[in-house]
Amino acid sequence: MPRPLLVLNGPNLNMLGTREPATYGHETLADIAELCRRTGSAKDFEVEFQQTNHEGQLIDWIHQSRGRCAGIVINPGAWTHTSVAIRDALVASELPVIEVHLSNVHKREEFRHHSYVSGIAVAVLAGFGSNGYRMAIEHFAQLLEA
Ligand code: DHK
Repeated sequence: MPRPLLVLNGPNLNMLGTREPATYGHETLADIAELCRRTGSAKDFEVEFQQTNHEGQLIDWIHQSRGRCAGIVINPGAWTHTSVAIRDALVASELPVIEVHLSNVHKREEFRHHSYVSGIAVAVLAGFGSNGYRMAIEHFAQLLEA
């Protein structure tokens, strides 16, 4: 039985492909979803890939994953830098969390350097583009084997 693994995406990530391609690349969110599903199924995960522009929706999905999913891969988008509520929901899920950013947030504006999520994450990947999602899923497979 494949283990459910939640892959969450925050605001504006539905615009990938056309949104600031020099920063976020040319791949669409559908391309990344496909990459995550393919990577997940090779590691016996059933990837649940979601994106929303509504913070409460993201929090509901996190709550619903508790006791059900093996872990959470999350690109919180701009909520990375603003949302105590998402951090609290992730802690309440009691699941391991890996934070992913397509861009290297540390090379960008100062306000992107702080993350409310990093302090509760197992690992943080930034600047690897969509490869970051692939690496996060593969790392979960290793973690759960250990
Ligand atoms: C995506 C966003 O939408 C930004 O708000 C973050 C992140 C960075 C990314 O690199 O994937 O600051």
